[in-house]
Amino acid sequence: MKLYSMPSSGNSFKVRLLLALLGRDAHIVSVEDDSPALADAKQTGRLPFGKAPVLELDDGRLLPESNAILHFLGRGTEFVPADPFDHAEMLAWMFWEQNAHEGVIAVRAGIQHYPRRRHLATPERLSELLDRGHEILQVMEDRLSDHDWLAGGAISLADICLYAYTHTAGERGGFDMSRFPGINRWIARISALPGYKGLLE
Ligand SMILES: N[C@@H](CCC(=O)N[C@@H](CS)C(=O)NCC(=O)O)C(=O)O
Repeated sequence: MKLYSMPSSGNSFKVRLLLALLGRDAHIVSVEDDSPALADAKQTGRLPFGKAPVLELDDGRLLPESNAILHFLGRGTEFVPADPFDHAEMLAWMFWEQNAHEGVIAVRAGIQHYPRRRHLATPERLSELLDRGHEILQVMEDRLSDHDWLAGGAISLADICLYAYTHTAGERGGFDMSRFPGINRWIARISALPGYKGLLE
C-alpha cells in the first residue's frame, strides 16, 4: 500500500496514526502543501478528488477521503464497534468532524500556518472562528466530561479521526483548551496508546 500524505495535515495524520496503532506499514509518499510532489500527484491522477490523503492499494485502486480510508483500514479491528448502534454513533462523529469541526478547528490553524492562505487570517475571520471553535469543542467536551471515548464504550475510529485536529487546536489554532478538561484527559489517553506516533514523527 502507498499513502499519499501531507506531513503537516491532520487529515493525513489521522491515517498515519491508525496505521501506527495497528502496527501496519504503508509506503508514505509525502505531498506537502504547495510542493512539486503535490502538483505531481495531482497531475498523474493519484489524487482523485485533488486532495490528500489518498490510499493506493497494491492493485492500483485509489481511495480518497481520510475518513473513508480509516473505515477501510479499520474494518475487523478493535477500532470499529461490532454493535450496530455504536458503529453508527462512530460514523455520526466522523461525519460531524468533516461537516462542522474540520471547517473551523483546522481552518483557523491552517489560515495562520500556510503562507498561501495567510491573507485569509483577518482579525474578523479569526475572531469568528475562535467563537465558533469554542462552541464546537464544547460539543466534544459535553461527551468527554463523563465518557472516556466518543462512541460506545471503547476507543473507535471516531476518536482517531477527531484527535487529529483537536490535539493541536490550542497550539496551532489558538483555542483556549483550558476550558475543556474532558478533552485534555482524552488527548492524554490517546497519546499514551501503545504504538502511538505524533504528527511530526
Ligand atoms: N475531506 C478530505 C479533505 C482533504 C483535504 O482538504 N486535504 C488538504 C490538506 S488538509 C489538501 O490536500 N490540500 C491540498 C490542495 O488543496 O491543494 C479528507 O478528509 O481527506
